[in-house]
Amino acid sequence: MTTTTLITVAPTGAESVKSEVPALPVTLDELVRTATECAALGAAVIHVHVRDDDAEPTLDLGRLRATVEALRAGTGLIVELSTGGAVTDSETDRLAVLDAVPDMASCTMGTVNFGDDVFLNRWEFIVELHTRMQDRGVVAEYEIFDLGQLAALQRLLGRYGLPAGGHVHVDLVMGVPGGMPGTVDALVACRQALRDLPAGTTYSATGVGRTSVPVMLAALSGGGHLRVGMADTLSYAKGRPVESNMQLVARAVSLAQLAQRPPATAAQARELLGLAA
Ligand code: KMH
Repeated sequence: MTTTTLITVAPTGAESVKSEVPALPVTLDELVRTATECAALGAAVIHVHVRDDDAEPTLDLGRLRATVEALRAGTGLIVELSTGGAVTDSETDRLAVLDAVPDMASCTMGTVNFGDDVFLNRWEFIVELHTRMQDRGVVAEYEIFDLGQLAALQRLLGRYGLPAGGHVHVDLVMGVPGGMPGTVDALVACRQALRDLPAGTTYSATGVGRTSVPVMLAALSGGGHLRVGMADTLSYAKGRPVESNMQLVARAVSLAQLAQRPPATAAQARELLGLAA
């Protein structure tokens, strides 16, 4: 029985433009302040994309290292770096993200159309990312944009073994134009497919854009965990732009409490994800 809810905040992403979304945290100070406030509300994990001095997405290793260090020093959050980056990032740069030695990193399980772009994740690249994470003790979060990517994950684990820490955790990223829709039916289909993965596999769900609330409700009633944040959602309700990441985390926390699955503490989250204390 799932008694708590793991809440991940994804505060920035690589897609939104700061000049259009002023509340987006893009500097290190903004990010640490956001992280601290989201942790106080009940978030346990932060999924991080960093920006450069022009607020453009970057995988600059110096910035990634400084970000991991600052988040560790300033918060008790589990720090997960995105290896997805932006659709324009090279495989070499995406692999090098692991050199910043985060607690966790994302590993997307296949190629997907991504709006007008393509988010490319070749099999050989996925294998390289997975095995490097195993070697370095970086815990994986497998990002799933479409149902078939769960079959790819089953194949990956069968051939190359469990991730660092031994626990399998996936994040269903739903509602990306080109990927699976953010619907109850799609979530249930994924939940069925999760049964083919190792016993104890857990999942979070993220509903992009207007699918945010239905996906949260479906995930909570289906034993899943939640990822929220301005990386995925910029509209709080029809005609009401999101004011801050804290507003989205607060809503996730109140829904989790309503579902009688309060937010996991940092210690509970570490245990759930197979991270060393
Ligand atoms: N920005 C997307 C192209 C991840 O963080 O690993 C990829 C993404 C997934 O956001």
